[in-house]
Amino acid sequence: MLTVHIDGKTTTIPAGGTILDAARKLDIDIPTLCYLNLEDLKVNNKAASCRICVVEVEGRRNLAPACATPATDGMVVKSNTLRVLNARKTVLELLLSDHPKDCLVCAKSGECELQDLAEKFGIRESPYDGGEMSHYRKDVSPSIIRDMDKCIMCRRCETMCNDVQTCGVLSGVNRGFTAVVAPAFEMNLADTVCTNCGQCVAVCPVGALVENDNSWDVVDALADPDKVVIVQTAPAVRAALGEDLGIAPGTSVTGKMAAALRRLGFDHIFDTDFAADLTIMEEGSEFLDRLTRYLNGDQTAKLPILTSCCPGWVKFFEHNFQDMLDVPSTAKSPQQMFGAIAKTYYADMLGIPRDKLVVVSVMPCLAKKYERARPEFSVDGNPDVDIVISTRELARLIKRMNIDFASLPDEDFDAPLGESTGAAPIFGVTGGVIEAALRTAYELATGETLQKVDFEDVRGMDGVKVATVQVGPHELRIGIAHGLGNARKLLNRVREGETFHAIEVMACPGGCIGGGGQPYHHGDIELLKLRTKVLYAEDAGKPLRKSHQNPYIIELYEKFLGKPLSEKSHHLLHTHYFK
Ligand code: HC0
Ligand code: SF4
Repeated sequence: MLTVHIDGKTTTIPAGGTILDAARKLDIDIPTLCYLNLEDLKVNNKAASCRICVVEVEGRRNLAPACATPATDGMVVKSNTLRVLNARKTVLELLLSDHPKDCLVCAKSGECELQDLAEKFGIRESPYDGGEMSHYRKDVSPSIIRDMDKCIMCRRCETMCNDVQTCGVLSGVNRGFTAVVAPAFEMNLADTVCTNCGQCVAVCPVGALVENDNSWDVVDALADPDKVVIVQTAPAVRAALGEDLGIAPGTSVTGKMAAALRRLGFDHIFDTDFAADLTIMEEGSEFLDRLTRYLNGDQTAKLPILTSCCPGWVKFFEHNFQDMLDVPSTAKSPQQMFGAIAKTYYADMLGIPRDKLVVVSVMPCLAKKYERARPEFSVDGNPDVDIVISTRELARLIKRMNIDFASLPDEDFDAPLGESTGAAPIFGVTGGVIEAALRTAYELATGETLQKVDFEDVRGMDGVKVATVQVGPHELRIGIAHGLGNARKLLNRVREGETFHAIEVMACPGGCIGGGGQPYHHGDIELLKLRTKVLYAEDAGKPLRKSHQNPYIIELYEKFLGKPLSEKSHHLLHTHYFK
């Protein structure tokens, strides 16, 4: 252990730690911009490029960046001398000299780390103004807007895209004032292998990378008297929405969210969780069918089955594992199953044509905006899901419409597409989809009641998890990965011949709770853990915890679909993949 003294306080940290680690242990606030270190998720941005965290170290002539300077035993550090404060102020002024000052209309306004620091340091004008300003075209994809005039070259997005997601889309190009982070040949994101996972957006400290905001499209739809507007909310939204609306992190806001959506004027308040239960019926049945055929020696039965509900993951395997496109489940994601059922079964119930119904999704994810726009998810040009907004956009909408969220009562979703079992909310956490599938697959395969529904072995934040689960006579080997770099590792193990029967992948670290559309986590891993707890608690509190027990799913099959994997189910609920 090393003993470190900062501003007259003393602490000890393990060898290898930095001055910043020691300061954080002492609750001494050293500002950072490029720093990003999520240890549990193996995320570490080593750029040390912004220099806002400089400190004085006794015995050294130059100021040292706290984030990148290893602590030594007995080190004496000063974090708040005049010299330090002046250096930080100069760093900020230089950053602002090449940064647009359009905070009023910036998508990041109010949540921008640069704006916060400018305020904290009382920067009222930038003495270096008048220098060269870069002018870069805006790049707009269905999910993400890149406004590179605002890039401060912190490289956090690069670390997420290259090291964590292994997508390799973003890297620094050009020099001096024209230096930006961009795809190769400065292509538009939509023309690259970008998965739309939004992890670059999740960590951008400024407004250089933001979501493509569709919240005004929702306002327009709600104001249209000729439309019936319904909404579905993804599992992970309820675990984080409150964070942007003055509610303590780790609080479930499911009931308040349903109430707020009703106050916003949606005609029916439904839940993606319903469709998560439906996904388990289809994907679980597909798995059992493949497993049975495989065990009977059918060479065409492909195992492991791969989950296919995460659109970032789907685009990732379409680009990177083209030799394995017949391996993923053909089941559509819950978002798209919901849209397909809403625009057929539910539109029929209402007695209206599909183009009179507007389906809005609230998602923790930016890739869902891209997914809804995929051509195969439309009928005669009318999409199954019309508008997708992120958790952040819903929070903005609630504030814009003057709804006092904290004082709302808890309300329920509407029937029939709003009912779900405990198997559904855990879809939002890494390991949750496979746990939900195991609960149903076990009972369908054995005809016996599963007594212990919690599959603890598939839970937790390890990047790659491998578990062995007994389902009747079968010992199943299950793989789970979250973060696309971990998915790549797991799939390479499959390519090399390692046996797995089923694999779950979620593109974002932690699963959807860490999605690119969630309230910004600002590098706080504890926040992701709190969100995880919310979803497991919601599961444990439900009277029914297996998807096949959902009475409205049973009714849907009886009245409309027939049975899982029926012709109608295949037509509406399954898809295919593209090279
Ligand atoms: Fe997810 Fe989903 S669980 S991808 O992470 O499967 O976004 O929350 O909505 O569709 O249900 C995201 C979250 C969903 C879908 C569900 C799945
Ligand atoms: Fe990379 Fe994901 Fe950002 Fe695309 S959305 S550039 S894949 S981090």
